[in-house]
Amino acid sequence: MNTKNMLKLCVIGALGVATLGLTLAFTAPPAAAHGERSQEPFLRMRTAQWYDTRWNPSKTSVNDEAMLSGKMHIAEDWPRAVVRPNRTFINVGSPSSVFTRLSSKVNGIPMFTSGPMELGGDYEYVIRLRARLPGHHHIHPMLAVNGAGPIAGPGGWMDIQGNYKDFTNPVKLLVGGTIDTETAGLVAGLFWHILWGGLGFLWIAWFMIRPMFLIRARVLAQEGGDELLTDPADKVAGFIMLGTVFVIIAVGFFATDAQYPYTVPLQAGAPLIKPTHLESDLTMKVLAADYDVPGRALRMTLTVTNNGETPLRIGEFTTAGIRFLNKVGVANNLDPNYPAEIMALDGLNMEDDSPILPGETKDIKLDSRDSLWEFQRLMDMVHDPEQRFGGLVMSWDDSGNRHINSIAGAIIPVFTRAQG
Ligand SMILES: [Cu+2]
Repeated sequence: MNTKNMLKLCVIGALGVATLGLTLAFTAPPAAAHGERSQEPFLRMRTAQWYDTRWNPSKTSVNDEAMLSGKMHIAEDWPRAVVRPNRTFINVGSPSSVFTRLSSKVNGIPMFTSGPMELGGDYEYVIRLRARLPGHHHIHPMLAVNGAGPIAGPGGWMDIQGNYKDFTNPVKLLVGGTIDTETAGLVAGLFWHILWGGLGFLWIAWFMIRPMFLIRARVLAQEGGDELLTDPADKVAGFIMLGTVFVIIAVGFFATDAQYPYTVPLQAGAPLIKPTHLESDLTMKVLAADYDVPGRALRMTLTVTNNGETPLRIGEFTTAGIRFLNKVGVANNLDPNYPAEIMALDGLNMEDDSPILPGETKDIKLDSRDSLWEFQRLMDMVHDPEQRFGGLVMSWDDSGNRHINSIAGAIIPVFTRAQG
């Protein structure tokens, strides 16, 4: 390498380091969320439809218990592109293990292993958490679907105060006594990693110096065999290593077996959880729907029939954990702790907001209009190869009973104002 090239390399290197330094110093705000908005709209609107999500309490100290709970409806209109929920797991989406999970129940049944969920089914989950790492964290319920990946529910902020050093996670053992899972087995884990890692490095080092890999590869390619490369010392080293490994495995096995005579394997059975079903006196059909790009609104025409005995009013449309409400929804279903940034309190409009009377069938024009469509990047659905939407419509009678319908339909994008 000549001096000129050397100089060039130095300049490029210096610029690179300076850029990285500046970026870290000035433009690295703490991550406020973790990419939930970049999940495709069809994945967020037409798979698990989350509602009644609660982060309770939202402020805790290290070692305190908290609860993440809510309900989800598994959409009937599950997208073709997503693997069906034959093997699912209810989880928590969080920036690293800021909480430990103590238990999770779905429809009252412990769900510590994966199991199937039914399309069209409704599931109520309760996840008990224990605060671990202090900070201001964005926490989502999450449904992991085998083959499809994690599907994040709505995110809410949870604050943990205190000091990580005080964190303990005591667990009662079936054979008596308690352990702290935060530290249990740590020494043994480190010991085995160092031991096997060290032996592996020794093995590689032995052959690295007699001679190096590239030379060996060339000899092998040229000679077609390894007779030239091995000498008697290599064979001795090989047998010593084999013996050592077998002895370590045997000693390790018998020592561990003597120390822990009672063990149970990791559990792998699938819980078969019976779903409940949405209850509603209304039947709803999507007659037509379009997404107004400049107006940032999903405009639906629904044919609605009231099969019940009380007049009902529509109050909320919920999709992808984002809630569009009108006055009826605010009066009946406003949870003051629900994150304000994923709620549009005046986001639902109807041309005719008179109640749907018992026995009546009518077409209702329902608009959910808010900048949230764009901000939450749900309007990306106009770029999907399958332009469909889904969501939950909630209605109430005068005494506050809620009726929920899951709707789905095709949308037509409207790109310009003139057309709309
Ligand atoms: Cu988040």
